[in-house]
Amino acid sequence: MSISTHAQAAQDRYFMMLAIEQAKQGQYTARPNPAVGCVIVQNEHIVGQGFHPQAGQPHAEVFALKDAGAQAFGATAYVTLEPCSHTGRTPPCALALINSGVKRVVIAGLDPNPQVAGRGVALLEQAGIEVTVDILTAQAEALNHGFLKAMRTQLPYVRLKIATSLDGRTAMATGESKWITSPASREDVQKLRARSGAIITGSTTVMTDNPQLNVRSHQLGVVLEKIPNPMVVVLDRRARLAYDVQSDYHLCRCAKTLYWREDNLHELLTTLVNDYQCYDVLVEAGASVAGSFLSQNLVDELIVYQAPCLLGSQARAMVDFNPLSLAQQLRFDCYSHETIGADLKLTLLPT
Ligand code: AOF
Ligand code: ZN
Repeated sequence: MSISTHAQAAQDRYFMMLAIEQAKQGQYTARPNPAVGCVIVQNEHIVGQGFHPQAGQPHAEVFALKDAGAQAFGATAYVTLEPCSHTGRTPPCALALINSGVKRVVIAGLDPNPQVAGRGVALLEQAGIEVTVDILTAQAEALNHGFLKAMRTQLPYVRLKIATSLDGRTAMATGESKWITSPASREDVQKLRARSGAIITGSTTVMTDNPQLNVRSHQLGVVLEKIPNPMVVVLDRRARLAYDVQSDYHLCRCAKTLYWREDNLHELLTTLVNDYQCYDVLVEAGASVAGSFLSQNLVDELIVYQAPCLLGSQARAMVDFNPLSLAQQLRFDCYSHETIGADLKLTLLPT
């Protein structure tokens, strides 16, 4: 592995950025596989590009090499994830790159999948190809938080989404909550759902809001049918949604629904990774479920859509969580803030 020289580094970052743009095209459809993009560059010109569209389909490198044809010979390939070295649903990309005659491969970051984990780089180097890693690593990894975390820890990446008023309320005392945030925010939530392998909710939310919890936006830049439906997990410790009442609710019929009757959330999360290959999980539930995830430190990212309205002190608080002193508060770093329609969207990372 070599490190880029200063002059080459700027060029490497530029083409890696384009490879990341390619990868984004698979971000809603590739799961449980990671979203990966590849760009092939010959004499500073792009001669091929591709991305991984769906598990079972060829990987990004294969599409890009096909696009480049004979022009791949002597070229540099930019890939957002270490090329695979194993035969899974498809043959190893490292071999496809070697056979194409590329002379250099630039990789954003290594693939933590134990079947790969450095072996892709080793194969390329053994074949005499110059390999550079760690270009725009954080940007490339941001596309695959779930896959990367699951491969490293056997736990999924958990996003907790909460829609609130300015005074942090999520519903009136009666439970009335439709709608606090704007249509634009609700449309934005579709992007969170579309990148999730599973959506976790609570039986109370199902019974009071009767949500569908499916992906139904036509504004995601991909044909809706190509987005796999996230599995729906209903936390139902008291078996309130026993079999005979399940059909009373709207929960998407086309998605697999799991009724979780235990109360061990950590065990649920490892089950989602190991048994269902759900690596990105979205929690859309009420204050009590939100409080459980937060107080057990199971949240990787808190996303708050805050509408510019006040619902008053009788309205429901956003999280059931009662620290006894200021020292027990939960704190976050603000990763990003933006306005969506009339609302403010905050993406927060636990400190
Ligand atoms: C790459 N390029 O575009 C992707 C990679 O079952 P398979 O054959 O599709 O292999 C899936 C694994 O391959 C996945 O878990 C990850 O380690 C890697 N994904 N690798 O070289 C790609 N999507
Ligand atoms: Zn591959």
